[in-house]
Amino acid sequence: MWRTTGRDAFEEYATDELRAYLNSDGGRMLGTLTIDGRLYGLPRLSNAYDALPMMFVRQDWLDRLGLGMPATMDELMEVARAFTYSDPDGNGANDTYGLAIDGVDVFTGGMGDANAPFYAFGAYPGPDAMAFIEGSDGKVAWGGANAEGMKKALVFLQEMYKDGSLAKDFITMDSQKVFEEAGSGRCGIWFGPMWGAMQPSTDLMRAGFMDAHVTSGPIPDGLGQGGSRPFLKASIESVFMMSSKCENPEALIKLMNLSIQKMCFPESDDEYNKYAGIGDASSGWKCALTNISGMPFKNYDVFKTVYPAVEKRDPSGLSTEQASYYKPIVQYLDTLAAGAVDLDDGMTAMGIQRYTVFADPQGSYAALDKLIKADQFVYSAYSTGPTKNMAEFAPTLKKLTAETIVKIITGESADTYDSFLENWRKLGGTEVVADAQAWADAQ
Ligand SMILES: [Ca+2]
Repeated sequence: MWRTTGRDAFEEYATDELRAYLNSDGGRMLGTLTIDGRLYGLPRLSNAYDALPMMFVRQDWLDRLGLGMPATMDELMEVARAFTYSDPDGNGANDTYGLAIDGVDVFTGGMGDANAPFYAFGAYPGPDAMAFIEGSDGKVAWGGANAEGMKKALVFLQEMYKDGSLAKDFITMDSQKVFEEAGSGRCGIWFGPMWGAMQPSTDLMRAGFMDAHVTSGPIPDGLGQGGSRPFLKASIESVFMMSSKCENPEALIKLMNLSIQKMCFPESDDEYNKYAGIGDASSGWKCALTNISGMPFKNYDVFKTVYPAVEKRDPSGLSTEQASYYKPIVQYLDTLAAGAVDLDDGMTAMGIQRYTVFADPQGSYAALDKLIKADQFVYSAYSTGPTKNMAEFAPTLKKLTAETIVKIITGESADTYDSFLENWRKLGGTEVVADAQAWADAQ
């Protein structure tokens, strides 16, 4: 594409900063857009770690009942039962339960994502129920085609639903409702991305539970393998491409150069604030057409710098942006130690939320960091945009998958999953897997 005009616009115009951005994931996504040595597009990168489902648990409930953080699915079941039947909030009323999941959109990749219990048993429907993984035969497979793993998870959830430790009305709970259940003190366990404890933590305090403490851990292990392996999607948000007929393909490269310089490598804090729209410095500039909001792995970098800074109470060496995370967290912790947390103070409320991600030793990035260091993931076997078949069939296949899952959890035999799989293949599943295989073969 870039060479049809007789020159390579990327090679000629890309700055070192743009190249650093594109290689921040080790060049993984750039590699997927290079075919036969030719670059066919530029990725806007995301951080797949930020979207990975984690487990969130009411630590104060565990402590009151003398229980530990569940590491296996058997332990999760035990804790969920105790949260339902042993009055974990100590108010003498039967008003709590264990697990909340999103039974409306089901495979959302967001708050209440129902993928986690399946990942625990080695099955991977995935975000939007459209994850492709490498099957045991080395071929590309849909992650939900592992019937044995899917059925194990379904039987597990069936049992939890039957005894009430999975929310009785999860069928009508969407993502927003899961937030409400978590933040009102009714539910004790939920799954979601690394930000899954942020809003519930402030909501719980506003509801009067000042001692509430939401901690995070990896998805428990259902297979006795010493740890679960969550599905890691591709770190790609979108791809910028230009028509081969475009007379000035370098315009796109120049736009990206500019966005990257302002948002990822600003010359001063003022410049960053101006283009990021922070405080009075906002220029109204919206990251130009390429909508780059910063280095994709920024949150992991914030954790790696802010966590030790908070631990040592030493902000020296932090950038202005990192310090903007440090300050509210320390303000929260100082007011907490003084028994004077002021929820009406915006800085403190921000500190409570950011603490759950970046500075709690039992927080989400501390748990993610262990997974990242152990490389404990199942990687996507398909790392580019959807094909025409995928765009056409995915909504139907997702709906069918979600309906089947919900029916089985609420009582239908798990063996009906086999006939569902046949339908799934007939309704476009065969085509989408073939497309994913064709892409993998071309790599
Ligand atoms: Ca109670």
